[in-house]
Amino acid sequence: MPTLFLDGRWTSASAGGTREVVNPYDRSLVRTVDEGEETDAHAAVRAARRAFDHGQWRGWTARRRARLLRRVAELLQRDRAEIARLETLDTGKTLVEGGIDVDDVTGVFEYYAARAESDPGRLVDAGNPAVRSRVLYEPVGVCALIAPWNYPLLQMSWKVAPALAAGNTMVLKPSELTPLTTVKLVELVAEAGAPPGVVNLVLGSGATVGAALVDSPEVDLVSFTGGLDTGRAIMSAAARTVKKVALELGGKNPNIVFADADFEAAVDYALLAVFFHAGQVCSAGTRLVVEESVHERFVAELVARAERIRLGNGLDPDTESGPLVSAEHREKVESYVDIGVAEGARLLTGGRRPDDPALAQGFFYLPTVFDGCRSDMRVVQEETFGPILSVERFSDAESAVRIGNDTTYGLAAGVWTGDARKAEYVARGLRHGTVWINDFGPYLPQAEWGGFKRSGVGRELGRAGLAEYQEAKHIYENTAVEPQRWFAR
Ligand code: TXE
Repeated sequence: MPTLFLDGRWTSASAGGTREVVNPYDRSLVRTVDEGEETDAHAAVRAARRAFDHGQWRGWTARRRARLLRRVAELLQRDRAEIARLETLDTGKTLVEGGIDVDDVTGVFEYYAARAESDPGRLVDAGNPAVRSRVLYEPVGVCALIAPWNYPLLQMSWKVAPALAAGNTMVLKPSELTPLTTVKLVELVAEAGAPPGVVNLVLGSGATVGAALVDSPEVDLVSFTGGLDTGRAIMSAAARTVKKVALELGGKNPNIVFADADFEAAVDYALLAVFFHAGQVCSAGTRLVVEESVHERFVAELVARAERIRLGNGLDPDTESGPLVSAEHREKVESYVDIGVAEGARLLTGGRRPDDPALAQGFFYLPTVFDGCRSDMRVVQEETFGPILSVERFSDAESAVRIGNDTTYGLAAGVWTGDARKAEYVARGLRHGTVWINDFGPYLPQAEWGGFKRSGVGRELGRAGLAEYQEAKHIYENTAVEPQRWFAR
């Protein structure tokens, strides 16, 4: 079956291009997909434009759009096992993680179905009984939705659900490394009854398809999740046509542990925070910041447990962590280990590929812990996006906040303490979009997600996540107009 979806039809790439999708566990071929180019991107934008400007979609009521979203949620659950398996083959993550992703995005579609129905605009008091003043929320238009490879289904769904709820049309561009669950998602949206042209899919590289979408004058908004450098390039390219942009560009997230925290839980979550999905998580807790008095005991326990993490095939129920996504990405991770060593950080464990011959074909890397880190080190400041933990120490709540904010990113942070006042002080002081107190990692469809500082622009999820895809329109109606006689009385 062809894998581009243009104007309601599955089609091959216009120039006949294809790409092999490879399983990062063993480099085996998972599927050959179509690889589009600029012409396919332009065709997709034209289809989305027509559907927005002239299609039946604009006449759909909010309730009807909500029904569509609920149906997508049902279909996601119907095909849960198949989708989780696809995500595992594509990314290397475990089947359990793939299943969690499906459940999470089901909740996101359900949430935006409810929001679509409960967002009727608002009346504004003009201070004049003869004036009826209303603010309506209308769709922005054609949206380019560009997603990365670490959470392919999840990241794309966080964009598709609110974009549909608000009544936009769209072109989806998943990562070239991991397109399979996006193909499946588009199948489900079509099965749920989205009219032709509302959702279009073009697979292909960022430099060709992605850039063509961002450059197109027919596209009104770009929502992008990915790396900082690509985000910068997109923001600057979007300036030419003054597009709206929403960007989620990752993080370098501190996980702050006070001596009075529940020791066992804090160690357990510190591991989860950084080694979940081999550290390929924008909100990974890659900077552990521990109070001096417990530092030594904490790090010893953490390292002992990190060495017992079972790497393997995501399809094997005994596997706790899979490989990195690609050979290229592993090289980036390895280069950061070299940088850390050169900067004088103390390598406590990991720092190399595993010896197990069964893992030799995959892009595996051992959980790695650096102690003795300082905020000015690159391994502490830059997003490694791999299983690398840097450990720093702090002496009091004030210094914990200072260290936690000593980053150009601002996506997420954790704080562990048994003292509620201290937790609140730190949570308020941190300049990050999400702060977890005595937890690390969860998000809610109802709560905004996104970054301060260079972690991005705009928000996903929550009310603000819908507002990104809406234009506010003020309609001011004078019901008793009379001549003003301002001029030439
Ligand atoms: O991401 P890119 P890459 C970080 C992580 C990682 C680094 C680079 O640190 O090591 O980014 O990863 C598309 N115009 N994150 O290079 O390039 C591309 O095809 C339009 C953080 O894989 O940002 C893909 O669909 N689109 C992150 C998407 O952008 C372009 C998740 C993301 O790819 C484009 C992943 C262009 N010029 C990596 N160039 C997070 N925030 O969660 C590329 N793309």
